Amino acid sequence: MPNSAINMRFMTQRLMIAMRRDDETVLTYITKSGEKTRHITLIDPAKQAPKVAAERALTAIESGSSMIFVGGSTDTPDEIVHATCTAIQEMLELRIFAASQSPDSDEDQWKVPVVLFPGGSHALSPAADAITFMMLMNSRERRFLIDEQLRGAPYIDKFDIDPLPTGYLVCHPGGKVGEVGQADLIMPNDVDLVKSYSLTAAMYGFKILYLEAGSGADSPVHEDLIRSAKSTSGLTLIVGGGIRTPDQAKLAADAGADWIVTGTLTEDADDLKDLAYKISAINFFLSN
Ligand code: 1GP
Repeated sequence: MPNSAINMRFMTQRLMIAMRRDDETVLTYITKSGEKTRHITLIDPAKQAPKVAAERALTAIESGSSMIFVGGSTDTPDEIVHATCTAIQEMLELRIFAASQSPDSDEDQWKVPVVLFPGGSHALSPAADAITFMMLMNSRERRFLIDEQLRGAPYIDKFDIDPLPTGYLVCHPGGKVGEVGQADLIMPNDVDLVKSYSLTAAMYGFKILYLEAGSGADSPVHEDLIRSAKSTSGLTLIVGGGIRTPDQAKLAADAGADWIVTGTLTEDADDLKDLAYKISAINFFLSN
């Protein structure tokens, strides 16, 4: 379906979603300080049917995730991304309504942003609340520095989804995103380089810096790199790639990550019960 058709069809739905969080923008929600390290569950729309994605997202939120990212694979068409965002938003609306009818339930628990984490300008949906509008800062390719952004910006503007100004840095081992994005990988001892990148990101006015080790990485972003990036003020730090265990999440949090992302953990879970167990364990460690 062309973007314009998606736009028309879901205009009403978009208004409903926007009213859900009228007191706070997604950017404010993400960047507010004084919070403990929070957890993001990344759902790759290419990896399961939209209904299953929505069930996984709800389980993740119930287990302590504070945000859902939708994205990952580089070649997922708009339609799949949109169907996934829509399914998640519809289930969240149902949960909010159900919670509002019960004195014992907290409807705010379900007011969690659904944010696009795109592999390029193609994977967009007006059913999302926001998008990480990223520059892959250590790419050698003009395409990932500015061209994809030029293509996507008019649609983001038309869809009226919040762009989240984000510097994206791919660190060793980098995985597929490092290869496709033609990144000069940041090595574990490149602390000065990360400091320069983080200063540059702040000077460009980016509000978020995302340190990525690559989905499925056998080792997460090194703590020294997180510590170095954290020493630059004015940036909210997201760290993802290769985080599987509570200990790994805790190491990243202690080094200064404001947000931890896990994706493969969700895909590898045996079922929703196993997923709840794994995400709860991570969130327990992040809270203590
Ligand atoms: C998102 O790439 C991460 O930044 C997700 O990585 O799939 O290894 O959790 P995992």
